[in-house]
Amino acid sequence: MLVVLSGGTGGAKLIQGISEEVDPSELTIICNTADDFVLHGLHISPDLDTIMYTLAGVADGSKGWGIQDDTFTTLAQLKKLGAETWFQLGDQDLATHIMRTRLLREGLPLSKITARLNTCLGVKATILPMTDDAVETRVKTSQGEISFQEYFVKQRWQPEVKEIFYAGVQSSNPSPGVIEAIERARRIIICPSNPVTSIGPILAVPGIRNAIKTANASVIGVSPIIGDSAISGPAHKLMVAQGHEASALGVAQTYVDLLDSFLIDKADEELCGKIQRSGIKTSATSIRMDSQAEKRRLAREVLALADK
Ligand code: FO1
Repeated sequence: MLVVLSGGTGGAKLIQGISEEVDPSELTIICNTADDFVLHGLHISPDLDTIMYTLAGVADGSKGWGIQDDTFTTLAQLKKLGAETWFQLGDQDLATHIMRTRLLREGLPLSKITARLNTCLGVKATILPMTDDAVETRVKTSQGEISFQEYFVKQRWQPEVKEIFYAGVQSSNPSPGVIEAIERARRIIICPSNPVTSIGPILAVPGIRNAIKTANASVIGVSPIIGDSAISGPAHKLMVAQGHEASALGVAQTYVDLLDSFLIDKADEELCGKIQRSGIKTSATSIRMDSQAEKRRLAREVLALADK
């Protein structure tokens, strides 16, 4: 059994590679839901959807979110009607949010809805939201407190960040199957997702971090940072805001109690020794995944490390 912890875009690339290397019935993805928010009255789960569309083979790989070749007719009409349109919702993507919102209103938990949507789209792997409870990443900036999507999409991660916190996480519970999947896992992979806003919330759900720590599995991480910048997005800025160093070493330190092995970019090779001194076997390779072949090659390297 293979368990993968992931956020959206960066994680989806590795997961796409992994899905070509392993039997989907053996693959469980535990996905961040602290980016979820409500817009136009609809419950949007960006990371769950990015992973679902990726495994269904319909993801828009160039944008890193949404559905390939989707149209934006509804959004254009919403704009005419005076709605806020800073968050680009495609017509087909909207169907996912309408269905999820309807089922939530009918009382179904997010985990059941996720399973249903994935089955409808032909996804064979298991995608589990980290929790069925409401947890929300909040960003304290120099201009006040905002939601993660306002910071990330509306304000294009420009405001100075003072602090990040996960509202509601202390009273949340792992969704059904999360702890069981970790306990059964032979390999656990921490994707090159944002350590603060994607993996951080998953590990903050009470019980998850400890389950990984005590699991009888090899735990392998991949850095989302090369040099002092994230491959994409604001991970480096948010790491600094949370008191971590913006580097592969800083990422390794945030997972030091969990990792057996860590993959960093070959440009950071000189950090291998330092990270290794904290007890984590570290190797340098190319961690960029700009092509299908690179996604698959990195997936193979990660899986091989887990088998060592
Ligand atoms: N990211 C953007 O940068 N701009 C968008 O307009 C946008 C729309 C969007 C719609 C649906 C969806 O599932 C994701 C979307 N994202 C968009 C991506 C997203 O919000 C972030 O990449 C994640 O939350 C970070 O993991």
